[in-house]
Amino acid sequence: MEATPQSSPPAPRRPRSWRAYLLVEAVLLAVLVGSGGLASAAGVLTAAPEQPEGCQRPDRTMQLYAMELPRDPETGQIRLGYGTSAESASYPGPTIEMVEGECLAITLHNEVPATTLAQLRTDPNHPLGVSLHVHGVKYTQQSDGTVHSGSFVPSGQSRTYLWYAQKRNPEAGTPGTAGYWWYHDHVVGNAHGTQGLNSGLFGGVVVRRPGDPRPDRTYVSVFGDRQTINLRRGAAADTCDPYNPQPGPTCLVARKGERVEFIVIGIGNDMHTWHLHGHSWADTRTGVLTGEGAAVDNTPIIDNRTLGPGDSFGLQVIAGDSVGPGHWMLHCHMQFHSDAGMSTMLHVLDENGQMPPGHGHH
Ligand SMILES: [Cu+2]
Repeated sequence: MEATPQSSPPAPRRPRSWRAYLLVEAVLLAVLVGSGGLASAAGVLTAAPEQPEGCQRPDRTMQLYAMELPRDPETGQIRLGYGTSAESASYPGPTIEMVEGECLAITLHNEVPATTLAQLRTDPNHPLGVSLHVHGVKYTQQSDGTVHSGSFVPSGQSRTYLWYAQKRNPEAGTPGTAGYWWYHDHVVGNAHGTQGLNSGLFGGVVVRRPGDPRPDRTYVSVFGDRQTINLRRGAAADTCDPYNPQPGPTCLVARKGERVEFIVIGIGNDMHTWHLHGHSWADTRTGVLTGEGAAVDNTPIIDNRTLGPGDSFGLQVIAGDSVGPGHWMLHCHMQFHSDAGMSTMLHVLDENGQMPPGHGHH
């Protein structure tokens, strides 16, 4: 064991910044004489977030833009969105897919004007910014996306967040991070990002294990207050052109036989249930049921699942399997919610991409 001078307590372990990785490595060749050398060299150079353990350097990088979008046509509320480019920002934002073991660096560019953020602020002393906070995967304080940790982005600036999809390790007792999660702002308006959520700064995350079934399409279904699906309800929740449906946040469409994945997220203050007509799924991590015997018999098959604020789950179904094409309702089964417009459709086309005659318009 190394001797430590009494006058200076051992420095806390400080992982290296990945951005400074190459520079630090060069410096280390010259200065690394003991375990303390690593900490002091990194301490000077750290500018990007510290890494979660197991995440030495990013396997992949991506850019994310926070943008102001046109106001809600029904309510006039401010709308914000994330996008992989400034032009593609939407609510929900892009689905971010990871595989267990992967380390992802996401650089968030806040292009929302400070004047807009000021309108959403409920406390005049609250800082103006946007952040990225994620559920399920691992991150350090510097990637928490909160005000108290200073991990948010003022207007016109950028910041890199590091997410680590920790692997399952039965020996160490770590359950892994595979699952259906979500990301969202945590600073717009107040310390909980309530106005960021209300304005559209959220999106889905899926962490897969190697070998998981891959979907043909993924849709994100965010159930929120005012009986909204992705902040919309009624006709605004389903804007499919019946003759040329284009998949998107307000048009859920698939061909018969396609594997369709849903990422379901609860925001706001209300409880909901997520119900899809004509399709059912296994109540497992993926919604898919494999294997034999008791594990199969003991797994419920469901077509309706309870969703509370902050919850997320996912599932995969084969579109139209044994039930055929048609306009399949997708709605909250709390009756006063569906009656108020918390309802949309999964439009299942035939194998040729057509809605067969006789199915009418919804
Ligand atoms: Cu509901």
